[in-house]
Amino acid sequence: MSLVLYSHPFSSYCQKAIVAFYEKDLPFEQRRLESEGAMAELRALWPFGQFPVLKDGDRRFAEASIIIERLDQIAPATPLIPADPALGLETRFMDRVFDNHIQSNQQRIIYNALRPEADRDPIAEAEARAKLETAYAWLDAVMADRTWAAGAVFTLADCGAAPGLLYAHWTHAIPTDHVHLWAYRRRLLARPSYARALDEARPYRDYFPLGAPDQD
Ligand SMILES: N[C@@H](CCC(=O)N[C@@H](CS)C(=O)NCC(=O)O)C(=O)O
Repeated sequence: MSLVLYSHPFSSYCQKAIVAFYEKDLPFEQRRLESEGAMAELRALWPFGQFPVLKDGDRRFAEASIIIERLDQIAPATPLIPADPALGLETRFMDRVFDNHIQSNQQRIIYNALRPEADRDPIAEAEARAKLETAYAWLDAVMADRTWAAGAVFTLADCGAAPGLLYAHWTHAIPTDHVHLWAYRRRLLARPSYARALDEARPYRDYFPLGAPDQD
């Protein structure tokens, strides 16, 4: 089987997919987007040019959550989407929370910072920061009695939460009194699959537009 992941180690959505490969101990080839020709290949597979994209034989899978669903089909012994209907639904719900309320707002702030100063939108940035604060407070309450995002087992939702909360805090600090969210973020960073992805991304920390803090 040939599994090629078009990705970059510093990208949060790529880390989300890479964590799933590591959780499953599933071999794959990383086609790193800084390599000659890789970006053109990616665009031929997925014209939006967003990453990660998985080339699975002659099939193409885009969107990190869908890539992870595909990995569950390939390696079902270590499911990241629980078969139990209620737990599976909670997993998908929490995955949406981390994509739509953490990663999307964090990305909005970063993309705004990447624009020339005259083109930046301070109102949109303030809105994204306020939404992150709402998400932090909500997650702090939810994580008070959970080890992982959906409960007791590590799932798809945690694959995205790990890079999501890493970069969200770098972008807009998580308040120190959100102790449950902080404890969860520490558990994620210590999870061997994510610790490995985090280490692989260390050489690229200069890429962080707001300046990567000297932590994590
Ligand atoms: N909805 C996509 C989002 C992927 C995404 O936003 N990837 C970023 C890198 S972390 C990207 O491609 N940025 C470049 C762009 O949007 O053109 C997913 O879940 O995989």
